[in-house]
Amino acid sequence: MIRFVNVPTVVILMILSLLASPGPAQAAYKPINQSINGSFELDSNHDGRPDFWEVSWRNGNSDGPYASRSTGLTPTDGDYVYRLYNGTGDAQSYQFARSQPIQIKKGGSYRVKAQMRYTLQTGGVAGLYIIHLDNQGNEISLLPGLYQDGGWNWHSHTIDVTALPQTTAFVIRLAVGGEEGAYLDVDQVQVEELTSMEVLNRYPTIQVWLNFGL
Ligand SMILES: [Ca+2]
Ligand SMILES: [Ca+2]
Repeated sequence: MIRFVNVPTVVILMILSLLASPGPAQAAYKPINQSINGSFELDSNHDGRPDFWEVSWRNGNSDGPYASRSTGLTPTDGDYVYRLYNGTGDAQSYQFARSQPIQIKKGGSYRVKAQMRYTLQTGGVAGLYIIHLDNQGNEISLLPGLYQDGGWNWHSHTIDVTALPQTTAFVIRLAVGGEEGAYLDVDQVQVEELTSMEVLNRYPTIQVWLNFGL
């Protein structure tokens, strides 16, 4: 049966139909609850290394490598960055630092973001790695983000990662090396959990059908 509708109703329907056009799926993320000191502002035991990120080491034979919570270095947030330096005398040396385990939900999907500053024009590499741990603490998978030629500017890097069936935690590992005297500054490391995939404007579509009984 054909029903007559007045002009304003038609106009409203047209507008709502435009609004209701199916859009692309959009991922919705929210920060995890666990505090990871990702801006490196906290150093409760005053050892020069940021809480939650105190494990660091160097592979190679260079002189003077370090990982240090440092101030006065134009951070992107707060007063501190985490600076890694691979030293001199051995271009193939790498300096590493890593987080404590970050607990994750079984099968969950996550987005890891970090602000990273580096130059690395002569073969050096900055690394942001997501390592999967099983419930025994074994490293079962590693997802690398590798960067170079950064012009000593801050860059926002993002890695999306989904837990394997055995994954119970992630560790975030930082690295710099591959050329002599390589620096990496890191700030604002954030971990967000994927909460839903939403199709844009689906809700207005439902509203149109409810409001007009079509
Ligand atoms: Ca900071
Ligand atoms: Ca500390």
